[in-house]
Amino acid sequence: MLDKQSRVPMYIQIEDELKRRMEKGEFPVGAAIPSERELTELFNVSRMTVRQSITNLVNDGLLYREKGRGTFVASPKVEQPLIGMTSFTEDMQTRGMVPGNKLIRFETITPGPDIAKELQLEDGEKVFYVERIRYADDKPMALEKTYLPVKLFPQLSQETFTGSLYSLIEQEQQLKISHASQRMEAALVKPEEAELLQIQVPSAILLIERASYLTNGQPFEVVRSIYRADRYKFISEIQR
Ligand code: 16G
Repeated sequence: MLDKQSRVPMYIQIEDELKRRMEKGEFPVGAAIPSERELTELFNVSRMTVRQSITNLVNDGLLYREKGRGTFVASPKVEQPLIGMTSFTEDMQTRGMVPGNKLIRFETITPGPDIAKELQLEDGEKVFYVERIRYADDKPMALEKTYLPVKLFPQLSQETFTGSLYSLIEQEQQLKISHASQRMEAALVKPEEAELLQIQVPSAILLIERASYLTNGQPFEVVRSIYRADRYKFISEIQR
């Protein structure tokens, strides 16, 4: 199964072999993989080598460890194309997943200068500040902190903001969403966010900031999203 003469290090060969078994369905999503001791015997290598392969697969998001229980096969990451301006609800629905929402904050605030500038607000104009945990099939995927100008959505309230923001804007308010600009960077999760996203500290996250505009050029939202790096992969097609 493994080639001891190969120049490919043993831990990489083991990683590849475990990946093959996951792909073949021998180790399905959610199933436990054999223990370190069993793998040591199976591959006839040291425990250190097995541990290195497993750690790499955990870091790549293919496996996850649960204290005292073992190591399990993770669900494949959501592949999010970086084209087209879609909503979270649409993104999950096109993948056949059920989108979920938990509103954890809804406040009317005077925004700081950065948000006010991005939303092109005059001095003293207020925004709704909304924090939502976004779920796919009941699993937390992202935490979104959204700033919306009150003047654009005067009738918005904690009670009316239950489903998709974009369908509320387009269908109920009949406004036309046009485009957005986005920035993405890597970071480490903060403890309070880790709890909401049900991940450990430290964990990697992807921070995305989106400023979105209506067809008349009016900015209507600034959103700071925290995506679980173990659940997301962003992909883009590029041309030369
Ligand atoms: C996405 C958008 C966010 C938007 C939300 C609306 C990114 C990075 N962000 O999460 O800007 O507010 O969708 O989703 O894609 P909803 O219509 O399901 O509420």
